[in-house]
Amino acid sequence: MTSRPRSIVVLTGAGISAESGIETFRASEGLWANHHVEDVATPQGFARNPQLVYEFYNQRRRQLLTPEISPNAAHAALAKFEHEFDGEFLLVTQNVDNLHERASSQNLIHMHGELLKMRCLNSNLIFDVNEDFDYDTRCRCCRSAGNLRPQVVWFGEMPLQMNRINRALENCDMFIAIGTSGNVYPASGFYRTAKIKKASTVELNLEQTDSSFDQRVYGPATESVPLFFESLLHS
Ligand code: BJW
Repeated sequence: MTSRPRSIVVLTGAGISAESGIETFRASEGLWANHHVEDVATPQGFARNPQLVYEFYNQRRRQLLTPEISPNAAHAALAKFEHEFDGEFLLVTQNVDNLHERASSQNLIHMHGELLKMRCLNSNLIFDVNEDFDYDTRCRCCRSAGNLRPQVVWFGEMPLQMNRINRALENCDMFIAIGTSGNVYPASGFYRTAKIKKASTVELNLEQTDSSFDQRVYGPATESVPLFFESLLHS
């Protein structure tokens, strides 16, 4: 039984949304098996062929907006825990879907951006978006075409709200990573930052990753996350 911490940072990755029907990146049938990362997830790829990038994100946005996609028991368990826990709680997600907010999580950072937002390259203003967009789509602020990009963080770009994330990591006494392969920096280094500050570190994943967490729980997130957080609440 884990003793109850006072300050918790949770990091989620694509694995938490897998059982909601959203593909992970690095599985054999995952997103990167069917798309070249450098074409669809780098600023250089976007500059070379914006239409390809728009289409990649249009497809994923359309999928996210279908009624079949909804938060699962793992998203719900995190929201319930946050609501009932009397300490500090920060949820950092690498995911660009909106399943954590739809499950009612509150203190949430999307470090790699959001699929349902776009940004004007002229003004940096950010807009909600539910529809497809392409190179001819006119920006809502400057009315120009070709000025909009997905509000996501590509390779080589700085993830969002890093100062706030680092502060929380340095002050937490428990760090929990859920459904992430630990392949992408800087998220892959969060457990080390927490460990240096003597926090206990926990991994919940379908399978073992290369990172050395203090505690590991293997299984589908819809089973492991509700069980783990329920036991933490009553510890
Ligand atoms: C389940 C499950 C179930 C499945 N239940 N579990 C050389 C060496 C080291 C670093 C670099 C390097 N060259 C460049 C870098 C830096 C680079 C990087 O890390 N590259 C590596 C690939 C080598 N990183 C960056 O460029 C980042 N920026 C940066 O570093 O800025 C500089 C800086 C930052 C901070 C301080 C100082 C300087 C930006 C990274 C941006 C990543 N963007 C993407 C796309 C976002 C938009 C979009 O969605 O399209 O983010 S890539 C993609 O990977 C996406 C994800 O958020 C991210 C992580 O993937 P995730 O979530 O881990 O998914 P998977 O598929 O890898 O894993 C799924 C896991 O779930 C698996 O473990 C399964 O087992 C598990 N699972 N089903 C439980 N049911």
